Amino acid sequence: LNQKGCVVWITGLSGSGKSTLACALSRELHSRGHLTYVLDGDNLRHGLNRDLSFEAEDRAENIRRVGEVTKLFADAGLICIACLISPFRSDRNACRSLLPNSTFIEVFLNIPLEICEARDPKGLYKLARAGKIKGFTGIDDPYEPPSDCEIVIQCKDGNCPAPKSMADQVISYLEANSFL
Ligand code: GGZ
Repeated sequence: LNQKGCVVWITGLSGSGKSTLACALSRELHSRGHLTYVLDGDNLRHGLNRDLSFEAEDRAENIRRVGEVTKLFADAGLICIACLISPFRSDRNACRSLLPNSTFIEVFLNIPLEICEARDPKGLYKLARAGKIKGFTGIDDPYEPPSDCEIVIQCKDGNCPAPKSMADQVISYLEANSFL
């Protein structure tokens, strides 16, 4: 195995399917014999980032730390998949600037807020609408979509892509750019 390390950075709203995509992508890459590691914002907030809130400054620190960790995994030759809301363009770009040219692959999971909110897998949107969670991304906190990212995943005719088809879209990019 002689793999060129890279970072697949998945950004999008809560409930957009970032973790689902990361998991599907990681499985598919494993089955093809590639080494991956998934860094999931929600999980890391229970350990490495347990001291951080959802204030803008703490989100920036959350993303900075995860960016540094992605750099370590990519240096080691892995395909590092990070899935965090990462709502601020400047925070994402700071992570990009840590990595060698074209090894930071930003994936925008562009699922409309209405759909994410209807899914509401953890009931967080409901709590946010009721004012029981303050500063929830998309409700009373901003999300800045990427202006120039490598991959955009979106719904067509009201149908959102299945996990497999989202993963395939990323895999096509990785193949076309000689990471696989
Ligand atoms: C956004 C929040 C918030 C607020 C708790 N805003 O969908 P989830 O539940 O499972 O994943 C979300 C997770 C976001 O963590 P990240 O580290 O990805 O965020 S960031 O990149 O902005 O630092 C959500 C839950 O935490 N959650 N409160 N106020 N999401």
